Amino acid sequence: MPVNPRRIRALRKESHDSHASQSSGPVIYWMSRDQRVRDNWALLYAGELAKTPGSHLAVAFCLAPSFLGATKMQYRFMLQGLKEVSDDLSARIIPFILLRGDPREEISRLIEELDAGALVCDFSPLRDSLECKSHLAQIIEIAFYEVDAHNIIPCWLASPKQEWAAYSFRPKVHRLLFEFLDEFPASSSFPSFPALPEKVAAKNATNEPVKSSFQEGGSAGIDWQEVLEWPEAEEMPAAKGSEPGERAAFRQMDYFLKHRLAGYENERNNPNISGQSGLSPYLHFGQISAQRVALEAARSGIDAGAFLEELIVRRELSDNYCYYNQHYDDVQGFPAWALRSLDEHSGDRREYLYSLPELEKAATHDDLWNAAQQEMQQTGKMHGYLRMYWAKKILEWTATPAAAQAAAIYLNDRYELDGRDPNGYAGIAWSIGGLHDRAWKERAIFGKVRYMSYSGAKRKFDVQAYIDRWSPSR
Ligand code: FAD
Ligand code: FO1
Repeated sequence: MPVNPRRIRALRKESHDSHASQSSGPVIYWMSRDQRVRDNWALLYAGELAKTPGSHLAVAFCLAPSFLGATKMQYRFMLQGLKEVSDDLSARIIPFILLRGDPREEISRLIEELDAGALVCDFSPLRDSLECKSHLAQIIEIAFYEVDAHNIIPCWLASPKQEWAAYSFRPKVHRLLFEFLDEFPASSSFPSFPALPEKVAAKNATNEPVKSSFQEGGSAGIDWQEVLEWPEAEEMPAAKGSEPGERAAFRQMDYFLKHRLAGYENERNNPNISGQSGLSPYLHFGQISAQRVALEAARSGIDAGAFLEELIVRRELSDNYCYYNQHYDDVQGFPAWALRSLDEHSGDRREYLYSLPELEKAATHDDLWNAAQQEMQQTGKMHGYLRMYWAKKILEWTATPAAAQAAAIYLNDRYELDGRDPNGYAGIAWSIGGLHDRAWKERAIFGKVRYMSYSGAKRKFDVQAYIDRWSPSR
């Protein structure tokens, strides 16, 4: 079964006078957001293009010197997953090329070096990624396709505009699920290539990069020891908890479906219970496909409605927000009613004011907030229920909503394994700026933005048990 053409859009069509149609080089899949071999529509489409006689497939990943404040903790998680990708591709005789630097330069140089026939990329709604692809589309001379391999419904098809909230987005999603929540082709139908393209094979044999800026080949050509220590990222201890990679992601999914899905609706909001799936780091780095998780959850025979609402509607709504609102990470992205109301309360007295270093050190008067900050720093994953509380308190304790949003994004992106994600920008704009929410009873500082209190949290779960578990002295 070919990839549904509606998942694909041409960023640059091949021109008749271009040399690409005569190229002897490979189709390149430039992997970025969807770092997996299984269940990857972008890889499958690149494979389809490479099926024409004489063509080949190569996968390239471009390692950016720094990415939205990511530290070694996140780079290690990502790079260990990429090593697995490289090994799995190697087993299928598909070369994996690791570039380092700015993809605008590195990908265009690679196209020239390999005399590539076409370029395929995956989709991200984030600004840098969109700008980078639009720049590349202008400077390269071969066909360039984008495949949304992250969302179940391609972001640009799910809705043509920014949605107000889940209630307006949900019916659009449900209408299209019938078409897009389909099974992936069996992995055995994935093309395997009889021989390495000559140019890449030559490099593999000598194990010497043609250009100092890149290394290639299956894992054989890459010094993973050196790469895993990615020297350009800031030092940060490894997160306790999630093991990286595609296989670990499948184990996590299987465990969740078997042991936790049935209780998800009632237990997901209790931070003392591991009632959530724990899949967000894998989903963020594309080490597992959300579509695979949705298919397996739907097949489990268990009522998966509440889980699928989060996994599909809420997750894809975040991509919708970032794609259609270029202010996704500043206060101009907040809905007008919330921005106006927050402005009206900008002069309200703040009982507590904390600096960013104080927040980062979990040194506030609020032991629940401090514990949540600790959970995030120690494990790279704060419980979902507390993320709302955490962000709303930052609004309460900083001088302006803009400062609160900036602090929340900084901490989220620095310490969460799943940070630097549309879900993070939307979650923070939801908590601090009323995004995808309605107006609530007006109160100090928050205006009409929904408020959360310590006493409210106490009514929901055993706050003391959570504090005892994560407080710094333990
Ligand atoms: P589960 O409850 O098992 O859900 C499964 C999947 O559904 C998640 O992995 C996620 O992809 C999606 N999902 C669940 N809740 C939401 C939601 N509210 N919005 C959008 N998608 C959702 N999520 C991130 O992936 N990265 C972030 O950086 C991030 N930052 C957040 C910051 C704040 C202030 C808030 C309020 C939420 C944030 N979220 C973020 C959303 C949500 O809290 C996490 O996705 C969830 O807690 C991850 O745990 P899980 O995979 O075990 O979730
Ligand atoms: N994607 C890349 O293509 N190259 C990187 O070097 C890279 C680093 C990175 C670090 C942390 C992180 O959370 C994600 C990272 N990603 C990287 C993936 C990134 O999420 C996607 O490429 C985005 O979709 C781009 O907008």
